[in-house]
Amino acid sequence: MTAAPVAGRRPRVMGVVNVTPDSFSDGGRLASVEAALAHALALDAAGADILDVGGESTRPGAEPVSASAEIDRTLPLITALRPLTRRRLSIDTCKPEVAKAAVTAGADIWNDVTALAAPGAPDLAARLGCDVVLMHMQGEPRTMQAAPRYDDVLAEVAAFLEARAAVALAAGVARERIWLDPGIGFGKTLEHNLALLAGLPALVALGYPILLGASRKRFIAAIGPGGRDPGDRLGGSVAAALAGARAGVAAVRVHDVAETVQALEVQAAILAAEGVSPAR
Ligand code: HH2
Repeated sequence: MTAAPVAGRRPRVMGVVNVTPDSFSDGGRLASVEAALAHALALDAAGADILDVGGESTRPGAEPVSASAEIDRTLPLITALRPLTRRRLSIDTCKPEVAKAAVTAGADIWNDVTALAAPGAPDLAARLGCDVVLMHMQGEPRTMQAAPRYDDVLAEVAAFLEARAAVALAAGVARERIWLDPGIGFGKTLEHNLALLAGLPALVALGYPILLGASRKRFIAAIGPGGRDPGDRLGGSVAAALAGARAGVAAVRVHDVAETVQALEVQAAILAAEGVSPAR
């Protein structure tokens, strides 16, 4: 998918459906397939273009889960959801077994916060023929926020993403199937996150669609005021999504779909009325 920014157009919205007991903002809420399905359909009705199903939390300090546990959490939802929506479905996993099961059950996108680092992942992505999201992370979720360090965060993230795209291409993933994501909050301080948000135009210039996931993340509370509880970070989440749209990102990954869609539509309409492309 490519999304050249055009005046009056807005990024796609990817709605988060976490079927995890421990996600940082909504863990444990969608413990049953019924609850998860109802939530996914509500996000669909609220205007989500993509529904991103995740069965393992990547929050700082989260404990890993086995592939079979992750499949048990996500597959019943994807199987139930597939015939009920025309939206694109995405599986948020770093495990090839989970991605394979999800895509076989009808998922369209493999969203991998490790950028296909698992052995055999790039080859599998090519074989599955699905879209892939390659995200940057420094370290691993359990420890990534301990002491993130970069000399030039924007340049290093851009170089990493280009290198992972090259690996995917070499394995046979089609160019138009590759998305890149700077990984806001994944081994990054507030300053790193802000440098990446300010530098989004440079990432867009890499020529791949960019996915931005800033929704409810901790950096919002670090800027303040308020937002100690992830559910109280709506204003900051929307501000980040709007900044992403102005920079020309292809999609934003969010928890609050209706509010984000409304904000993006209003910003796009204002920019169109001004005769300004959202990319500028
Ligand atoms: N952020 C989270 C999870 N997956 N995938 C991409 N591509 N980009 C992101 O920024 C991203 C992601 C973390 O958010 P959430 O899913 O709400 O929490 P948890 O990982 O605790 O389930």
